[in-house]
Amino acid sequence: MIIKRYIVNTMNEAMTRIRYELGRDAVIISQRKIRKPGIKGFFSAKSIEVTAAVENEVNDKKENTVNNNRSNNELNNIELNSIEAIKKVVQQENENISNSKVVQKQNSSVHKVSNQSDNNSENLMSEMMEMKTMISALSQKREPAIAGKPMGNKKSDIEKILIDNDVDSENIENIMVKIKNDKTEKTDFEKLKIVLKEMIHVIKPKLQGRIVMVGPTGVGKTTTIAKLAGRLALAEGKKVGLITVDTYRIGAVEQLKAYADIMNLPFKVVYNMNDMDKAIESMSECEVVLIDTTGRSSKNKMQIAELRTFVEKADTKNIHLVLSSTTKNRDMKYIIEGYRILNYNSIIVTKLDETATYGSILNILETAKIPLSFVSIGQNVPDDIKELSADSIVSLILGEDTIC
Ligand SMILES: Nc1nc2c(ncn2[C@@H]2O[C@H](COP(=O)(O)OP(=O)(O)OP(=O)(O)O)[C@@H](O)[C@H]2O)c(=O)[nH]1
Ligand SMILES: [Mg+2]
Repeated sequence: MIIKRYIVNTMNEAMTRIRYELGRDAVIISQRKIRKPGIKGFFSAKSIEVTAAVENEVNDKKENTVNNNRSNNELNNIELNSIEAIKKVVQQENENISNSKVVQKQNSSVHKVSNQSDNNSENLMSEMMEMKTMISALSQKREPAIAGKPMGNKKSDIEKILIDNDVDSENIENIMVKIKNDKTEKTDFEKLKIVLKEMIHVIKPKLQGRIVMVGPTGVGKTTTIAKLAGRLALAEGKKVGLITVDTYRIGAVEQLKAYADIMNLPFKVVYNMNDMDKAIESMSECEVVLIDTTGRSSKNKMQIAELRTFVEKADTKNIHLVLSSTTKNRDMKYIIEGYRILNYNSIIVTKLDETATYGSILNILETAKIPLSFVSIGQNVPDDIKELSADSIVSLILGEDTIC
């Protein structure tokens, strides 16, 4: 009997190689998912290890059988002998697998690759389908925890902290590689803090001239403008003007006007490009002009393009993309990319008071590669806006600190 192991990417590849190298009478003894050794293997897709066997003698006999037109009974006997032999190998294989501490035993079963009859391809197809179902059922059973990570692969404490705080899996992988590459004597936790701090970029924006807020609907653009206006006009005594180009949403104009009235600030509504020029001109005396825009879905490229013409008219490098920390990770990525054409140069993360974990800040900054200017921590105008240092953001992400 010949027994051969194949490391392949798909069962199809295994079937082709087995049929080519061992012939049509080969049987699959076992198959299991494995990772390539080393760190590369940890991050790469799993391969399949397939063990197949073929009975030499039986092969010869079968060929003779076909040539000599033997009876069906004889053929059945030959197959039974073959199966008995294979059973032995399966038993041995099972013992080997259960002795292995590294990889869990997945399953062992005998699958005939094909028989010699005219129904060869039909049988092969049905067996492959059966095997596919079995493999998928087994892999679902084995990988319930985190996508792409086998259960046998125990999470380190560092990974657990990051997962618990909603840092996304891609960032966790990058962080783990960086920690591994740090060959200093520091503890992993100390290394983690250093890595996180390097990933978090904050800026202290100059709150002068024209400042534009852009972002999806309901993230807190208008409220953030009101908070900044309050801080600049009331606390710092600066001349502040407010402009809104949000004439789309019912009540949007009234919302900002109400703040302008309370703080006694000049206020203009912009309906078209001409209005924009005029509004900006009318506020030439103001040290700071805060410009509110319509919340748009990043998926609507037309609306974003329209917004771009207004933003370009403002002619400023002070453009803040406002994002809510409660937005799903994947949606956040689309928003960050969708708004790039507006050339925003800072990020404001809002609603930190509504979340218990702060990994989203890291996820946002890593995707955008644009620094953070402010965080918003509640609905109170003007108090609930903050500038955070990279150190305090690291503490939040690690769950050492909290907003409320
Ligand atoms: N909890 C909490 N609520 C906030 C925060 N910032 C804004 N809000 C609330 O979120 C809601 C929407 O805020 P807006 O300022 O109107 O949001 P917007 O981005 O201007 O919305 P659109 O103009 O419709 O696109 C309001 O109820 C705000 O009070 C925050 O940091 N925390
Ligand atoms: Mg608004």
